[in-house]
Amino acid sequence: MQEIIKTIEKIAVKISDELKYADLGYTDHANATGDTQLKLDVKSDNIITKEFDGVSSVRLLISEEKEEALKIHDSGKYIVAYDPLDGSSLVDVNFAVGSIFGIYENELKPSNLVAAIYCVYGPRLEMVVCTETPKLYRLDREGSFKFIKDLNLKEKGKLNATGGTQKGWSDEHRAFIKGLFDEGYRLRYSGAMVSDLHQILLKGGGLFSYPATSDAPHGKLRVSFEVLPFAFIYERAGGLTTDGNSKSLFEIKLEKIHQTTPCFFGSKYEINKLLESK
Ligand code: P6P
Repeated sequence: MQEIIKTIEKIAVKISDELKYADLGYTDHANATGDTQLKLDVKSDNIITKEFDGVSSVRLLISEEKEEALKIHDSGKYIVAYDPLDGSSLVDVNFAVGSIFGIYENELKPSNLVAAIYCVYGPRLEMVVCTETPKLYRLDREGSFKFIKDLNLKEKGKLNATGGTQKGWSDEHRAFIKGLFDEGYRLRYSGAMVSDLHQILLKGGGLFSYPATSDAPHGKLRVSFEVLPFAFIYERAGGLTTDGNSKSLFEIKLEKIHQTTPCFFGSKYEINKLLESK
């Protein structure tokens, strides 16, 4: 696992450097979930594939940008599922974006997720690494990732990150979100889940929601490389997660590598309030 973590540190520095000066144009391809690929998406994916090619403990790579899993080492015991550049469509407005990695042992199923790591390319390059509990690291002037602090969520937060096109929300979801704002929650939503979830985690709590909507009835966010890695981190930070009905996002039945799900991540108060409202 240490070799995987060190590889992701190298990847983070390379992608962070690429973001500063890269071509922000689009390719003429779409990924498996229909998002038109930016040249940066493909470049980031290539950086990751190249770096992991030298890691013999990794058997398969699953990428948001590739239709199928890529076999790299027959004898490896890990599967690395990743979104190479989450929120990439926001690079042209200079917003913070990130890379998300879920590390599964032997088989791609929720209970086999053994580590989750994400990088945030913002004013500073940060990484959150979670095997047992989430730990924040930051790149220092010497080019090393230094441990900053352990991350945990309070019982109740103040931030409300409301995903999905509001026109497509159900009346029930709309009423629930309004209820939080009526309690004084502040809207914090950028359109990059890595940054939005990082903010709630570092500010101590709140709710991130991407529900089923009329235009995305199965939600938009991808289970294996977006939802489960953050669910792993949030639950180990003392928070809760759900698909809107389940007791945890880890109850999901993962059948396809690009499968999506409605998802809610947050402090205990907000998630329990959601489940009690059903
Ligand atoms: P919407 C970025 O494209 C992404 O996959 C997530 O990072 C983000 O939370 C979501 O889509 C934003 O989607 O529909 O709110 O613009």
